[in-house]
Amino acid sequence: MFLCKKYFLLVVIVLLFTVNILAAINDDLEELNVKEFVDREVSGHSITVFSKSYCPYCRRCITLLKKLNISDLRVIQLDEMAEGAEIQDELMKRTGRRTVPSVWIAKQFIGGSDDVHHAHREGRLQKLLQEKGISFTDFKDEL
Ligand SMILES: N[C@@H](CCC(=O)N[C@@H](CS)C(=O)NCC(=O)O)C(=O)O
Repeated sequence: MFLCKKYFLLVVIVLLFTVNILAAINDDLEELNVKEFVDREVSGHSITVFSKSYCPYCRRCITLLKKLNISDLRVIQLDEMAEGAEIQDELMKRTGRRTVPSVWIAKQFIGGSDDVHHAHREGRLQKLLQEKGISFTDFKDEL
């Protein structure tokens, strides 16, 4: 009877240990997948916008980019994804910012909506697009 209790305890300890290790491996894999996802998205499109569907700044920024007629504009709605919060954490690590939109041009972090609008008004956005070989149709920003 005493031996049986000892074995039971041992099995429980081994099980707990295994569950902990599996959970840690799973966390690592999730983190790796999120990193790979962000890498793939920012390098696979001329412009990538990490957005949230209800965010007015995101809408304003996407409207500007659409008006510029950029062909390969990728918009990712983080609030509609299961891993949205983890992706936002990864963006925070890379850029120091938690807010959306998070705008990337040819793998380079540009900033949020205000940054994109300022850059457009000052002509810096158009210059960068030209430098990166991204075609666009310019217009005058009214605001
Ligand atoms: N000045 C920023 C403001 C962006 C902003 O405040 N975005 C809100 C959503 S509308 C945000 O990211 N809040 C934090 C969150 O959703 O986690 C910009 O122009 O992009």
